[in-house]
Amino acid sequence: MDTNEKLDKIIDARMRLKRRFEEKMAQTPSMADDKPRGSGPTNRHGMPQVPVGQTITKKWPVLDLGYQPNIPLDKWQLALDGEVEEPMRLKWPDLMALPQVEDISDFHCVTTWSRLDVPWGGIRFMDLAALVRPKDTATHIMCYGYDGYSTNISLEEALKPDVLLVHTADGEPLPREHGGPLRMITPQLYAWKGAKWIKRIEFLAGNQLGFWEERGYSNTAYPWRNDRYS
Ligand SMILES: Nc1nc2c(c(=O)[nH]1)N[C@H]1C(S)=C(S)[C@@H](COP(=O)(O)O)O[C@H]1N2
Ligand SMILES: [Mo]
Repeated sequence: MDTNEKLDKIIDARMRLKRRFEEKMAQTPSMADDKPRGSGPTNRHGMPQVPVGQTITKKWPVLDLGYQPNIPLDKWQLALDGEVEEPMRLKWPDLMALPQVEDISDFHCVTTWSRLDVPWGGIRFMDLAALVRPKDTATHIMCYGYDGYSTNISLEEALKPDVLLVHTADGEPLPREHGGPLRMITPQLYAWKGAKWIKRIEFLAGNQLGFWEERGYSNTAYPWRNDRYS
């Protein structure tokens, strides 16, 4: 396949994803709730900036399973597999060759702290998805960390333009304790949905529960609904 053909496939995959999930995405609570709970001015999606039960922190607390893996960039890999047309394994230079984006978004932890206006640098999940081309059967993803962590997200949430795989935070390489070299962020869901030290994204035909979701955390994790536990 030549480069143009590859590019055409990616563009086509992106359009199909958009068509398939646009409506569902617009109807997700973090975009469409008519009674979102929280306080402060509205964020860019019309939700109160500080979700119900959250307190703003300037510091960035660290939460993990008691182990912070150390992955040198030359050993680092990200697998994309499951319900996709073209499973892939990206090395660090492959990742860097993808479109790089910057965004500023909020980080809401289920343990009731929020960090507002964090400047991020990374790659859109949407762009990775278009690269591997999810089958029509794909509805969710499971993200796995190098530490054994896992978390599930529906595709209508994961495909939002602010869902990034970030290697940069606050203008610096993402610190190891926060999931460097690469982690996911999900600004419209509680932060446990963003796997640190991400190593695999599995596309699923149906929902499955991740590490915390199996242990009583909410499957859906909507901050403006106080949707913490199931
Ligand atoms: N791989 C991995 N990712 C993870 C976790 C983890 O333990 N391992 N904890 C989650 C939880 S509960 C939260 S609140 C955020 C915390 O991110 P931070 O430590 O950068 O604040 O990461 C999430 N992602
Ligand atoms: Mo958390």
